[in-house]
Amino acid sequence: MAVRQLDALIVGAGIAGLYQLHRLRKLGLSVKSVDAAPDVGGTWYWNAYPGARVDSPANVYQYWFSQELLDEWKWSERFPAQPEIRRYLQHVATKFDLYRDIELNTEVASADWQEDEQRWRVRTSKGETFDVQFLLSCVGMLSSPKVPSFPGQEDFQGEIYQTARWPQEEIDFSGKRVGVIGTGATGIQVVQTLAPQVEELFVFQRTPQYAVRMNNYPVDDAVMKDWRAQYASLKNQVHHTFGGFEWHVPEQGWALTLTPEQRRDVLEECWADGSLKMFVGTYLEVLAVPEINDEATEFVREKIRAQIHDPTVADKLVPSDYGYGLHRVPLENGYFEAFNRDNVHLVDVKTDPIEGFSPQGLRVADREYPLDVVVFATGFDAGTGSLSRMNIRGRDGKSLSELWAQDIRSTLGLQVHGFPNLFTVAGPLAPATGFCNMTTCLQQQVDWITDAISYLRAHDKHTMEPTEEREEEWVRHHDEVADSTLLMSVDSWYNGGNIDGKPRRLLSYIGGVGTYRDFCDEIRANDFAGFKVA
Ligand code: NA7
Repeated sequence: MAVRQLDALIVGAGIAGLYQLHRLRKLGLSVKSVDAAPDVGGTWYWNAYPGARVDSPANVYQYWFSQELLDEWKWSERFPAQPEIRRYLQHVATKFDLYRDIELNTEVASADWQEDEQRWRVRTSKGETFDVQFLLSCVGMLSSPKVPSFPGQEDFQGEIYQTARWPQEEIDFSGKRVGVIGTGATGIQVVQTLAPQVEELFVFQRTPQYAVRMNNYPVDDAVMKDWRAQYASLKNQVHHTFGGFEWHVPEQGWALTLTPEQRRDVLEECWADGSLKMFVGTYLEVLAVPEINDEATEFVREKIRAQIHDPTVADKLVPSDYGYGLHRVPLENGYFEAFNRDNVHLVDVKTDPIEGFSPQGLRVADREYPLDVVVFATGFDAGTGSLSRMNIRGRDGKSLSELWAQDIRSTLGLQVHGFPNLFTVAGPLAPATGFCNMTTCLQQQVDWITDAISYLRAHDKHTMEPTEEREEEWVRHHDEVADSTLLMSVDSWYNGGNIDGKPRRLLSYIGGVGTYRDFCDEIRANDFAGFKVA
């Protein structure tokens, strides 16, 4: 097959990839995208599991480059479900004529930096070779599923489904005995959705979660009118807040000036909002000062306990050995109440881990749980997983996956020293999913990268790469901010603690979306200082 010459290749056709394609095409670059899926949508293509739903409100979980797009679109709920977001992304791809430059069912098999040509040579799963100046990864932060393999799994006679690779066709669960492994945000959505549909539901819980009640509601014409009217001001606002949402978090230290009763009022107000305001919209000390975290923890424990009828079940569902907010806070809509149903059973696999499958079901301790279906909601190799799988080799054959197997580093999550002209949207050490309304951060990074490429072209330059010193400076700053919080004290996907052998580092920057954006803007305003432009 002939080698295809392009200015840029984008990997991924989800929220970031679609926008990156739109921007680079407008810049006049010859550009293509590839995506492993049979359609656009990224996360919103793959995670077609029952109950999948966004947990950012739709008025902020959207594109910010076209008021017309929102004027023509109609959301049906404050927190829309997966099929609706997928349709939104299909609509974007059609409206902006993006499909013609996207090659679906295509994965990157390897990418090698050619020092002589100063270009990337990218091979795909289809056997194609691209020769490109810029390689842009838009593969998402939570896209490489963590799929455990249990003894006896291959002999199980029922069906096994993985939430992040869910079949596109409807599955009928009625009359079935279903087991769900995993109780993070995904497992919670599956459980609350399947509980009324199935014969029996067994929830295999290792770590309980501080899930917050979601306040979802239908969006009517009046709400849509408001959202359209807010668009311009919200667009500006979300880029300057702590979490990329519309709410501003008070100055550091403010919570310490309040009485416990006043802090509780803040928590009540945020709880009532029924959104991630309860997570990244209260006050910063919740994630940093042990006593303040204890208060919030007790507050949420009470809220959860009040929803569960059986106190012994509540004892297991209410987290007791780590603080609120130290795992990503899920939003729930009937999760805890599902355990009040006679057909829903909690199986604690913390003390007695799952031993494996039998042909009929799952074995835990001395007991067998007969099952027709097992759902894996077991999470992701976050931040680095998908990029590491692409076999990227930079200068001197340096492997990105080998580097990150030792030490996960980057410069503002946008580039990695040793990998010129590789740009990573939602790369590790940027705010991204962990602490950001994802669409805010993705678009901000795409805009910065597009400006960087535009700068190179305007100055007749060809390559950009962070210096070793700038990278070290960013990693140090990132770690300092991370270490000033409690987030490294508990294992989770936030810090690589959910993957055996993965080096520990907070994968998302927690200095705030607005602060991060200021860093990026300053670099751009100073001719990409800290980046070697040649
Ligand atoms: P998470 O939050 O990483 O949750 C994965 C869950 O799967 C979690 O409860 C794990 O328990 C559990 N798990 C993983 N492996 C096992 C085994 N072997 N046995 C039992 N239980 C297991 O992933 P999600 O997909 O729910 O959410 C990821 C993000 O997507 C979410 O935070 C939002 O940002 C959107 P553990 O905690 O490891 O004890």
